[in-house]
Amino acid sequence: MDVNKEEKVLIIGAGGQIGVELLEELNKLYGSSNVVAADVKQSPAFANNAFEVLDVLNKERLLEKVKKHQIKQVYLLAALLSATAEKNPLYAWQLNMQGLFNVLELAKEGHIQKVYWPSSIAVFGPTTPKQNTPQYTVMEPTTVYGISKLAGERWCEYYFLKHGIDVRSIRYPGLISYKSAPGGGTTDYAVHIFHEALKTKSYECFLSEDTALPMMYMPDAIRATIEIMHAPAEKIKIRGSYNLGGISFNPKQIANEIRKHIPDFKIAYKPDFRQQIADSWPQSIDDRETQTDWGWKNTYQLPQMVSSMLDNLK
Ligand code: AKB
Repeated sequence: MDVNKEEKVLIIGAGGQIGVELLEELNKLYGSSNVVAADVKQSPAFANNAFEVLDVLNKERLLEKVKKHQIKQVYLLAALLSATAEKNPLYAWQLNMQGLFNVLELAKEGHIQKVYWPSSIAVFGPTTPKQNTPQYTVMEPTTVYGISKLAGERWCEYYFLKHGIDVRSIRYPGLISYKSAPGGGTTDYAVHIFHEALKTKSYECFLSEDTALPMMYMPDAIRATIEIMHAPAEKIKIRGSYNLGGISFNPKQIANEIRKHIPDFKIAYKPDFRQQIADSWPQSIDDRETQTDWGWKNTYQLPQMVSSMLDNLK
C-alpha cells in the first residue's frame, strides 16, 4: 500500500458512523498528529487528534482549515442519509451537493491533492436489476439521497476528466458497526437489532421480514476505503464510484442468526416509510470491477459479523 506519511489528512464528518472508525485506522497509518478531525461538534473520539468545528457548506472556513493544517487529502463524510434526507429534501440536496462542490473546487484550485467521497447503493432505483446489481446498469433513484449520490458520482468523474482531480469513491452498502451509531439510514435496523437483542431480547423492525439488502461489516468497509485511497492512481479506472459487494440478508435471516446466540430473541415487523426506500434498492451487488481493478475482497459473512457484533456490544 502506497502511504505517504508526510501528507496531512482531514476527515469531514469525523464523528459519524464511518468517521469514528476511519479516524482510528488513519491514525494508525499516518500518526494522529497528521490526521485532523472536523465536524459540527466535538466528540471523545477525537481525543488524540486536532479538531476543527466545521460546517462543510462554509467554503471559506474549509479553506482556512485546509491551509492551517496543510491538508493534502480530504475524506468528505458529512451527508444526510436516506431516511433523514426524505424529511428535509432541499437541505439534504444542499448539504450533500454543495459540500462536495466546496471540496472539489478547493482541489481544482490546488489546495487539496486527493479526495475521498462516499457514494451508496442508493444510486440505484426500482428499475435497476435487484440481484447482483452490476456496476453499469439502469440508475433511476427515487430518494433525494440517491439522487444526490448519483449526481455526486457524475460530478466526481467530471472533475477528474476536466481538471485531473484525484477523487475516489465507493458505493457503500448498509454498514454495520458497534463503535458508533448509524445516522438516519434505511439500513440502520441491522445495527439497532443488536442493541435491542442484548437489552430487551426483542426488536420491532421497520422493514418487512423478507426485505433483503446489501450490507457490510464496518471493518471491511474501512479496509475498502483505505485500500481504494492508497491504490496506485492507474488502478482506479472508475472515477464515478465503485460497486462494493459484502453480505446480503433480510431481517428474518439476521434474527435467526442472532437466535443462535440469544435463543429467546423475538422480532416483530412494523414497516414504515423506510420500507418503500428499501424496496427501491438492490438486494445484492456484483462488484467484479472493484475486485479486478484494485483487488477488493470482502471477508465477513453473516455468522462472523453477528458473533463479532454481539461479543463487542456485550
Ligand atoms: C442508508 O441506509 O441511507 C445508508 C446507505 C445504504 O447509504 N446506510
